Amino acid sequence: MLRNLGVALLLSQLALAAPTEERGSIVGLDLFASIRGRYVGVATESYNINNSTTWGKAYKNLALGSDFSIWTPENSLKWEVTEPQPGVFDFSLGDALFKLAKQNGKRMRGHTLAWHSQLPPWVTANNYTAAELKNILQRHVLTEVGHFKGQVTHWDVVNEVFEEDGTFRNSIWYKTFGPDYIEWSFRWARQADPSAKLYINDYNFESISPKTTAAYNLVKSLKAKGVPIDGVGVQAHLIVGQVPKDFEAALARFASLGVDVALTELDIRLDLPVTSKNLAQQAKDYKAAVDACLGVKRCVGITVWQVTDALSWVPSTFPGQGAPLLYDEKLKPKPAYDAFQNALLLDQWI
Ligand code: 9MR
Repeated sequence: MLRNLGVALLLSQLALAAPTEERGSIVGLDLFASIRGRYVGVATESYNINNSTTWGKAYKNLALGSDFSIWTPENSLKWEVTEPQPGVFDFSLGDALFKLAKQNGKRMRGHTLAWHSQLPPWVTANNYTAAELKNILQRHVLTEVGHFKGQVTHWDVVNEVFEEDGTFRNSIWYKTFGPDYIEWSFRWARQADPSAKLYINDYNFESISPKTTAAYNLVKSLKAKGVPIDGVGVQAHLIVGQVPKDFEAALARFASLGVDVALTELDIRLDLPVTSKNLAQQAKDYKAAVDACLGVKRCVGITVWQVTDALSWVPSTFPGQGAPLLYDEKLKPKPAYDAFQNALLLDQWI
C-alpha cells in the first residue's frame, strides 16, 4: 500500500512536469495505463505525422510521444485504399505508417477487413456471382492480413455488421452470403496471421441494447463453433452528456463470453462552440469511459480516434458538433486529457 502510494506520488509529480518540445509530456497516458494493465492507442496516418509545418511537428511529437503505444491507421488499411482494382493491392500508405511505428516502438491495430463502407466501386458494380465474391473476399483478407503478418496485434476483422435493432446490416456481404461471411473472415484472418487477436468491431456497442444483445449472441455462437474470435471492439463514438450508464455492464457482458474487449475509436463530441462548461462535462465523460474499461478485467485498452480536434472526422459528419478529442486544435491538452490521466491514476491507490 505504502509502496503504491509512493509510486502514485512519483507519477503525479512526473505528470506535472512540463512537456518537452521533442516528446510531448514526459509521462504520457500509456504509461499510466500500463500500470493498470492496459494500453492507450490513437488513430493516425503517416501523412498526419510527416507534416513539416510547426504545427505538424508538434503533432508528430504527440503521436510519437508517450501518450500512445499503439496506432490504428485511420483510413489507410481500408479496402478502397488497399485493393483499388480487383487483385491489385497497394499497401504503400499502410507500409509508411508501419515503418514509422517500428522506428518508434509503436504497436499496430489493423482496421478493417470485411466492411460495407469505403469499398472501391468495383466490388459492388460488377454483379459478381456468390462464388466469385467469396473468392474476392477471401483473397482480400488473406492478402492484406498476410502482408502485415506478425506486425499487427489486433485486427478488426468485421466492422459494423449490425443494425440498431439487432438485425444484420444488409451489406453486400450479408445480401450475398447471409452471416456466413463473418465466420469465414475470421478463419481466413487466423490462417493468414495466427499471432493477431481477431475482433468484431462496431459503434453503439456501449450499452445493453438489441444491437449488443445480437452481438453477444453472435460471439457466443461463433465461440461455440470454434471460430477464432478473440475480442469485441467497442468503438465508443460518444456524445458529451450522454455516456451510457450501463457502459461497464455492456463491456462486462461481452467479456463474460471469454473474449477481450477494447474501446477502439473513442471520441466524445460536443455541441460547438467550445465553452468551459461543455469542456468540463466532456472531462467527466472521458473519466466515465476510462472507468468503464478499468472496471472490466478483460478490457485491454483504449484507442482514441485521432490526436487532435483539428483532425477529427466529427465536424464534417455532424455539422455543429466537434471538439471530441483529448488535444485541442492548437495541440494543447484539454480538461478531458487530465480527466483521462486522473482516471488511470487514482482509484487504485486511495
Ligand atoms: O475517421 C474516418 C474518416 O476519416 C473517414 O472519412 C470515415 C469514412 O467512413 O471513416 C472514419 O472512421 C470510421 C471508422 O473507420 C469506423 N467507425 C466509424 C469511424 C468514424 O466514421
